[in-house]
Amino acid sequence: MLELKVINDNPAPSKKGGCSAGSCGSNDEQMSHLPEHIREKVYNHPCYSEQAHHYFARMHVAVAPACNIQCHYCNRKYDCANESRPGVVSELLTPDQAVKKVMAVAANIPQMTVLGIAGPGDPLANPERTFDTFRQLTEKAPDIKLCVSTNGLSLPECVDELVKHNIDHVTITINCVDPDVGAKIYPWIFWNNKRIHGRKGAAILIEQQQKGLEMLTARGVLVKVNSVLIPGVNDEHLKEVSKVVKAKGAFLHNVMPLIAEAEHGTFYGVMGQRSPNKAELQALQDACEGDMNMMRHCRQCRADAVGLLGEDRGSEFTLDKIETMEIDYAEAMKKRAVVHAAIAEELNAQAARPAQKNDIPAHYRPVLMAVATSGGGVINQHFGHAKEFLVYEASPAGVRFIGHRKTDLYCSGGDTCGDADTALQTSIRALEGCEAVLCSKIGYSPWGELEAAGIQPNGEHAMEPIEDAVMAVYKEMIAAGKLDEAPALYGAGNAA
Ligand code: CLF
Ligand code: SF4
Repeated sequence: MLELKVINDNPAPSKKGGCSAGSCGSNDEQMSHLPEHIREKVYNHPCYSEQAHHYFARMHVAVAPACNIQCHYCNRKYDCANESRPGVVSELLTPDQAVKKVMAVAANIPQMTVLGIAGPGDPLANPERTFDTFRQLTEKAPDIKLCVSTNGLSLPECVDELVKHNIDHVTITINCVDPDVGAKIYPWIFWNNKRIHGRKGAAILIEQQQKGLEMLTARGVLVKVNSVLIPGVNDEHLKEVSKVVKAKGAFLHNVMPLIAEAEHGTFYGVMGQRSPNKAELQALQDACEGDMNMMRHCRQCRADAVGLLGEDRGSEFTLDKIETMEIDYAEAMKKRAVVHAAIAEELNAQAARPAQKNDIPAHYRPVLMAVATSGGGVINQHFGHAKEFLVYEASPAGVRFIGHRKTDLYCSGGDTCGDADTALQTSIRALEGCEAVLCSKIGYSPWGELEAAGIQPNGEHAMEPIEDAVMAVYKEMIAAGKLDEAPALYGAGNAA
């Protein structure tokens, strides 16, 4: 395969270029310490590598309607909250329809490297539909990585089948390792044809999850653990979860915020269980980071999402549209290989760049900056076109990725940036705690309002690599004396 040839000729990036002497803090820095065969598994998986998510896309097919447990944060009418934000799946697909859709997307979005099955129920509670889809894709689209996300209840009995289909990325949602905590999250499980309630059900689920995790890691499958952070229920406990799953060989831990709204009709939503704020999420991710690699770029995507993380191009690939598409997959694979090779070359070039020397005195405080990007690892988006911003922390230790902030799109195009004041205010609220926003362009009106809110707009670094630009702006702030005053309390200030 061309992409592997390129990677083998020029080993996968060992360190992201442009970062200062300190750690980038992203999992790409951690990736540099991985064995070559693992790096090759993750370098083009947008969820398993923070760097990859700037370049490579994933898609989900919604072939798995049933579930074998009940989570208090889930309503069956909505996508599985393991891997999605609430929102109904537009189209439930048969395996044949799903395969057709995957091939259509792969032909039209060549940077799509991963097909995941993540709902809307539990993929392994629908084994025939799930494995029929995987079996067909292994034959018809061998250049696509296969990925699955499960609650873990049926995992041990499915491990052989997963390995048989070369599925080497599995996500297990593990919210607890203590049945008393579990009883507050799972009202029941369906096990051996019976509904088992409370602590007893939670204990069986935990045992199955842990057993499945051990079996997969023993077979060399990369396992990511997702955990839903539920304040007052499992927040403190997740540190223990992180330790336990790391000890059992999990590759990555993704702590996601609970989404609980009364209108979703979930138990937590109706009961008024609150979601964590940004500061609580970041604090817990930082606390767990000592134990293992943390994922911070998850978008809690839909069970039928298509595109780069953070974008959804599903509406371009509805069943009626796919019916009209003529797909020559052999031809598409050639084009895909060329695109993948170009991205690999770009990543290798980045890795080959010498690290910048960082001579910033250690007493300067860290600063959060927001970045508008549409992918490619560079600053390339107009402020008014951004539906989300990536947030980076710059400090004397270097630049590290912190997370993303969703915002309402307020610019309908053209040069009339800033017409919709309310939406602009929403964007500004989303950027709370950030001291600068870097974008390719910005209109006069939002510029003034951002400045008034204490966020310095910056359009000087268009098309530059994100981390280089963030470090350059940090140095400019130091040179301008802006960091000589007392530290900005961005952590506390982020409380929603
Ligand atoms: Fe899908 Fe999940 Fe595979 Fe990724 S998503 S099955 S591992 S291909 Fe990714 Fe989406 Fe977060 Fe999931 S951003 S919700 S972690
Ligand atoms: Fe819902 Fe997923 Fe939990 Fe099943 S595992 S109840 S589909 S969130």
